[in-house]
Amino acid sequence: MPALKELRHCPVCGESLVCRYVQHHDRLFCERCGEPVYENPVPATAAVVINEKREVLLVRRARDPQKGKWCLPGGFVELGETPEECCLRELAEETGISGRIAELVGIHLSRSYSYHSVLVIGYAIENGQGTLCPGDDAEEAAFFPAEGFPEIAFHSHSLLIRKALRLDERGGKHAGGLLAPFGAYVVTSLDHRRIARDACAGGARVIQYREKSGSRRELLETAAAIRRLTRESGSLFIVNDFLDIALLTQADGVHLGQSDVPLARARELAPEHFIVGVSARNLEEALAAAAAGADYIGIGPVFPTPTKDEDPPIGLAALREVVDRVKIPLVAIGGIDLDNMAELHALGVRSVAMVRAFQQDTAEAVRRVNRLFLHPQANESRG
Ligand code: TZP
Ligand code: MG
Repeated sequence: MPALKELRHCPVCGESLVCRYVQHHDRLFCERCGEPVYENPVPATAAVVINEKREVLLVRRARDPQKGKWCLPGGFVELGETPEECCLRELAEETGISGRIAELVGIHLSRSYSYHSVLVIGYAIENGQGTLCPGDDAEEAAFFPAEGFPEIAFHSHSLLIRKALRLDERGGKHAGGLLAPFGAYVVTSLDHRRIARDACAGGARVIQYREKSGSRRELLETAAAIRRLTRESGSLFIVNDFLDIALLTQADGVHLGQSDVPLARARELAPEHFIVGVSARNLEEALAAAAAGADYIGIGPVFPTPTKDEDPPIGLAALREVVDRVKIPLVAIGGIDLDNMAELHALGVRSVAMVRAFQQDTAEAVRRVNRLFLHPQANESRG
């Protein structure tokens, strides 16, 4: 690789620069200004568009560096525009596709011959629309399946693609993929942050923050903390009962009981792709919630549970009917633990919510549940 280009003249006065040890580093220094010249990475953006077939939109570079290789649509942030505006502009210029920023995928530093180092900010795009039409510094634009990518020009783009595909897989509807199955649906209790942190470490796809007491301020603070953790891990974050706390913390969704805000009212306030789950205690409530447009149903209590003892358990026979009749994702809840979860799996349930069973050894419990519900083949091969 050729040596990276270095700045030779002071950008303020044009004087030739020298090297001087200042503030613990050898730095470029302008003797006329008497100041070191700090160099910073150049900000750029990259857009990750994933279609319903889970293919990723790439462009073939018409210019150096890496002319002829494929990369994500994107480019340098110009003065007067935000990174998000830059990303959408570059996407439209290079591919003809317009869309909306769904979320930040990641930020990576890339070495560059021309710019020394480039700070690449990657965004996932939703609602991509338009006809593919390569332009600007792209000579071709096409969607590629994950198993058939060409060589990607920049390592930072490979990292962004991998992370975006993972988010899409876990992220359900909001990222264009399928919502369920969830496997371990972790409902936090008592030490919410610790449980959420360990659940993320264990690979939980969904964390629900469930707290019935405390001030709104406290609820908001804890929810915001769990939102930060779940963003890092790519887990979905759902707030139980409280639509306001869910919206204020930019949760992925809310879980509503039969006496909470009605689903239709929640939809009026919620952003597009916001997940709304609804609790149902029996087949009738489950069918009604599905008809009203719930994204998933929390069905239970399946077994007797001290965590919620006001409702009679539905039992396995009635649950089987719900599994057969309800066509949207189901999350079984109530009295489920690592010992009885196989009975639910045998019934066709693919997502199980637990409160008490995730209180101790949370990460390991999540792994065990996911091994059974999401990766049963891996389970078999382990014997
Ligand atoms: N909804 C139906 S049962 C239940 C909720 C919130 C509590 C489940 O708790 P646990 O400890 O997993 O039995
Ligand atoms: Mg509730």
